[in-house]
Amino acid sequence: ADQFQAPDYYNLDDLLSDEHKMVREASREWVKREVSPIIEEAAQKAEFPKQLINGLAEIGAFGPYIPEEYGGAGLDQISYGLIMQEIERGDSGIRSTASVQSSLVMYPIFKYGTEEQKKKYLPKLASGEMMGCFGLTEPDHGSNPGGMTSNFKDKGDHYLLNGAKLWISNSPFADIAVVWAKNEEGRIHGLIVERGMEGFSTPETHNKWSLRASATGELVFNNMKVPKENLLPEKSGLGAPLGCLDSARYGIAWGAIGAAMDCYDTALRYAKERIQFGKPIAGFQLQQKKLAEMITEITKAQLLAWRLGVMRNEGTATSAQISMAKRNNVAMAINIAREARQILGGMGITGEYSIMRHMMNLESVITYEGTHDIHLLITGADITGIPAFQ
Ligand code: TGC
Ligand code: FAD
Repeated sequence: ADQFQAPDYYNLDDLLSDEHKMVREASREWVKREVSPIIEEAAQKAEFPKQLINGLAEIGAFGPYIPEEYGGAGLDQISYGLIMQEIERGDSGIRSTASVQSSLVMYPIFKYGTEEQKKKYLPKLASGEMMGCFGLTEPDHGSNPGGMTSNFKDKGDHYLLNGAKLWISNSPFADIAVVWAKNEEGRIHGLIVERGMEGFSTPETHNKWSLRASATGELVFNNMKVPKENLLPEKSGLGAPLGCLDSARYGIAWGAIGAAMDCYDTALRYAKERIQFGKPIAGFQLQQKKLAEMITEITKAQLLAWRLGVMRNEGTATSAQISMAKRNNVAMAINIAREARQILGGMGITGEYSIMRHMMNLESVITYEGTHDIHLLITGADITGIPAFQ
């Protein structure tokens, strides 16, 4: 009875292939076995559980859709989404590590890198032997990354990189970082920087109440010498990092469903067992309203994510369509976490249950990869043709 029951109110499984279901089961089993038993303590201690890296690699969470010749799992976009869903059912911070490694480190190297860069980095990133992070956000440029001031100068045989990035997932332990900075003409380029290079440090950000099982930090470049072969040559401009965000945001649209499912499942089971006024609280209309709205919203979010996955497979999904799913599904999950927490009464605030941890994690998820507001403005710009960012 204490087994997680995956909600599937509209028989979405009928839309999945055998491979999708196999991939999902493998991820679900791994999360149950390796993540659920240790995650609460890791979050309480504010430690990223590094022992999960090998398992994440084994379930194909590092580069699910990167071709097998580069060490990736060679799966389609729906499988990628299902893996993110299952991992985030465990914890958004662990899913963050998978998102960053796959969509923000492997993806730009795969899409914008040279053959040598792909061969050098991708297989090691896929196996977890090497971990990466993604530096776009700066202290003074979050929602507006185009205003970044990190910059590099051509010094003949190398580049000289200066600047700082803030709020970087995995920076405290990453071996490499894909960093976005402007050249002397002010054009944004991606550079692969490696731990140990002179002038590079990665101080950790402490005292987070959210994503506590994920390590977050800065990237500081102080006259850092970067070898010229570390520039990603195939795409430049703000569209290059935003293209990576499209892939990560798509994964988050699925991931958030996992967190919501776990909250819903926990609240439903609790409501059926908890007796007050002589009957299970699930028998009261107020609690049924919460639970019925939860399953409705989860079902709508599943349909959005599945359809987006089909369009991602076809290569037809637009950035604005991805924004809508990221925004809707994360808001759906955080609302469900808040309602589910109430169904558990006082028990809901303890670490005995996962809901409060999900709720706090989702406060980051609703802000990173484009805030809730920014995604609304992306939809607004798309339907009116008038960008309202400035
Ligand atoms: P704008 O003028 O609209 O666009 C500049 C250029 O970029 C192109 N473009 C895109 N390309 C690919 N994918 C997208 N999603 C794109 N959106 C825009 C656009 O066509 C244009 O190309 P070109 O060739 O004409 O130059 O740019 P803007 O400066 O007005 O900004 C638009 C805005 C606000 C939507 C954008 O800056 C934005 O999305 N801001 C949010 C920033 C953000 O999401 N940061 C995330 C940082 S990474 C992170 O949070 C990781 S958390 C990871 C984890 O732990 O899971
Ligand atoms: P701001 O941009 O200062 O926004 C503050 C508020 O103003 C928000 O509510 C926003 O919606 C609103 N706002 C901003 N502009 C407008 C506008 N035009 N119209 C209306 N409202 C507006 N970044 C990375 O590069 N790599 C990472 O790995 C990474 N990991 C992260 C991990 C965590 C735990 C967190 C919290 C963040 C992470 N980020 C990362 C950064 C994240 O992407 C930014 O926090 C996010 O883009 C918002 O930027 P900001 O925090 O500077 O907020």
